[in-house]
Parts: sequence; C-alpha cells; structure tokens
Amino acid sequence: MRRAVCPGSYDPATNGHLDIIERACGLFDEVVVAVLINKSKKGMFSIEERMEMLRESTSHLTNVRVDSWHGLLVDYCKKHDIAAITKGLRSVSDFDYELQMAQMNKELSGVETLLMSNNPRFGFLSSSLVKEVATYGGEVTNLVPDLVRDRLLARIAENAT
Ligand code: COD
Repeated sequence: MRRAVCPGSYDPATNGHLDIIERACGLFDEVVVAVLINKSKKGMFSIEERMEMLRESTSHLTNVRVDSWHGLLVDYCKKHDIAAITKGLRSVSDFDYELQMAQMNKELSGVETLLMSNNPRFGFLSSSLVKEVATYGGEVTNLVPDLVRDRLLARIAENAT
C-alpha cells in the first residue's frame, strides 16, 4: 500500500489545505492528514478541535485518515510505514522553507517529500490570514469549509467576551 502524510498545523484547515489533501488522495492508496505542533505559531484551536474539523471536511474522501503527532514528522512516518510527505507550495518563500524541511527529513530518515504546486485560486490563502480577516469582521465563506467558518466565528465571539 502506498501511503502518504499531509502534515500541517491546520489551525484551522482552509480550502487550500483541502485542495492539496484531495489531490494527494488521487495519487496514494491512503493519505494520513496529521496535525502537528508548529512551535512558531500560536494556536486558536486545540489539536482535537483541528482534527474534528479535518474529519468533517474530508468525510467525502474514502482514503483519508486524520491523526495527530507530537515530535518529529520522520518518526511518525517510520512508525506508520509512510513512504512520502505531501506538501503544498504557494510561493517562493514557501519553497525555501519546504525545501529545507524536505532535505532535513530526507537526511534524517530517507523519506521523500512531494511538493505540489498550489491551485492558483488558493495561492493567497493561509490559516493565519483567514483568522485575521475573520477577527476583523471580513468575509471568509469562500476561503474555508462552512463548518470551519462557523467554528471560527464562534471562537472569535467567545474570545471577545
Ligand atoms: N495552498 C496550497 N498549500 C497550502 C496552502 C494553500 N493555500 N496553505 C497551506 N498549504 C500547505 C503548506 O504549504 C504546508 O505544506 C501545509 O499546507 C500545512 O500548512 P500549515 O500552515 O497548516 O502548517 P505548517 O506549515 O505550520 O506545518 C509545519 C509542520 C507542522 C508540518 C512542520 O513544522 C513539522 O513537520 N513539524 C514537526 C516537527 C518536525 O519534524 N520538525 C522538523 C522539520 S524538518
């Protein structure tokens, strides 16, 4: 079985993430969407909340599993017999960051990384920008799944009280 992982912070998942996940599903027998901690980013949602939103947003895909991991991604790959890491590329700055991680992960364990060019419709999209736009009352309906938008707006309202 050819198995890949789509790792990320997913705080929360956007339509850009989902585009990469869906395309990875067409290439591999099984795709694990793994929620990992990125220590340089402050989270709005707990790991469990992010996983729940991902499960609901990918329920139309038959070969996806959602999981979480604390620690090195390469250790997760080794433990679960994962052949490839699948990432999305939006820009040259993404490329610099992703290439460095891909090379480090290859050096650490031999695991390959597949860098997929993003869908241009979502090239400007990041979880951080979506949170910022929603916080200031902007419209995020076309940027995230409806269920994510609803939870985002609810969390922002909670945080404001
Ligand atoms: N279009 C296409 N792709 C997108 C879009 C979009 N609009 N938005 C995001 N993506 C891609 C990103 O390029 C990335 O590949 C992936 O989706 C996840 O994005 P984020 O922002 O949710 O997640 P990141 O970038 O914070 O995730 C970084 C990891 C948590 C994966 C990384 O830090 C990691 O692997 N950490 C584990 C510890 C580890 O192994 N460290 C050593 C690394 S060498």
